[in-house]
Amino acid sequence: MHEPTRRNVLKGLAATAGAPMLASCSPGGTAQTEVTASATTARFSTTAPRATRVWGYDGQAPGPGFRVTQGTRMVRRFVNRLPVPSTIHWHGLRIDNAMDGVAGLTQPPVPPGQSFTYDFLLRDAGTFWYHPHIDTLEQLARGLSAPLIVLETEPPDTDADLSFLINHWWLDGDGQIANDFTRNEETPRDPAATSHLTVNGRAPLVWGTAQNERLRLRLINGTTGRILDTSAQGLSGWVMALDGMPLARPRRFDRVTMAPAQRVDLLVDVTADPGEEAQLRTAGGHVLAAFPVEGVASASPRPTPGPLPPNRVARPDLRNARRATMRMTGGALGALGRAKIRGGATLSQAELVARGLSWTMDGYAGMPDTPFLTVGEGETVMIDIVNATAEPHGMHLHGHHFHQVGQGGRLVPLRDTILMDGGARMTIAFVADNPGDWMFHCHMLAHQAMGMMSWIRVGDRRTAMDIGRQRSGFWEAGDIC
Ligand SMILES: [Cu+2]
Repeated sequence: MHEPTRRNVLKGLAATAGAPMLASCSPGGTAQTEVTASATTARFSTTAPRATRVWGYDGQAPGPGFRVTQGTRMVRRFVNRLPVPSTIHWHGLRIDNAMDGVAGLTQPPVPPGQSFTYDFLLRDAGTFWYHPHIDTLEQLARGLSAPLIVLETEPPDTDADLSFLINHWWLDGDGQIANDFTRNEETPRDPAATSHLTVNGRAPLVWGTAQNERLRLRLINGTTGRILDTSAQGLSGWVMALDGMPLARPRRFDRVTMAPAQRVDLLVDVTADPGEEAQLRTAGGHVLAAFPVEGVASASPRPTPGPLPPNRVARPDLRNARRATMRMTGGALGALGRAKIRGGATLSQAELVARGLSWTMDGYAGMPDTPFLTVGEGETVMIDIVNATAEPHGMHLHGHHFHQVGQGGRLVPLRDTILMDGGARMTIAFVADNPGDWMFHCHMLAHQAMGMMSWIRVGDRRTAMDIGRQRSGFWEAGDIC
């Protein structure tokens, strides 16, 4: 089954868990690299008759990603060798709006054979990832995602720092991607298609370890629509950060629930005995990662870790907040109702469904012509989110991290994506201090493709995206114009 030696796993992990550190990277320095998207192949299942044709970054699906130190300026030339236009969205990074990678909103799509240079400062340390932001459901399901790890200038003491990018694949009998992208649905039409969860493209990922070693595990839910409930055996530790933002008070790790696109940083000590295997597994019993234990690293575990150094994020002033309500509808028949589409027409439920639109945000199905909210730069914003649907959604705001506002105005730790149950209401708050046009959408990508997307405008400056929008008229799948 597994090959429980560190040598073997290291070979396979070289580009993922231990992605090469860029030599030129240091705070205040500039790292200049390229990333190429192209068709390639991958093996996600030992039982598939042949390799799967995928789209990957730098020849791999998921891509190897990169690690870089906080404070570095990244200049990353994206070369598109795919047969379709693409972009890169750097998920969770608070960067300049023109670098956010949303086709039609912050930049024109990059055509096949052309390139676009992303240039941004990595101001926050943490666990992030990147993926296209055009036909996102299809492009991500075909393999385009990769980890983006920003290291603290003084990282915590660990024996290994591993990023675990979790993806889900539907494969047909020939081992090929089985999704029916014309329907924008999560499940394929082929009833014989099989479901595969991988970590860094492997199932399971194997990492040889020793008792009392301390591991930093950076979990990234890179699936297109799965909520992952993850727990461990033979590992004991703490949740250190959510969506790249350190917790002021780390909490004991028992199990973590991740919406699509969410990340969790764990620090765990290996408690399993030599000869045993520690595991990270889903609530369904699926083993995501196996940690065969050989020997003992030290007689006792390390002391309880202190919190990771915080990223600098402005604290919202709730007394002077600008308030808005965002209502989501759709899903089951009857819950959708009438909605506007781009261009301003109002359609009946049947007309919307006929166009492949079945979810709305703020009365719109698909990307609205105008922002759902325009706020001044530096204003505190409170959004009351009403999930008037029966299904859960993972709502992602670009360019900012936000707090959920708890009872009595308590600020829940920062996130960039939040999981809402069906029928739930919640309030989020943040300081809108990053000017530009920022998407706010569901990261269950079938929902997004079928209409669940919107955007806010911070500040009043006219940016490159206005030009891009008028020139290209190009939007995400699900937009009918
Ligand atoms: Cu959703």
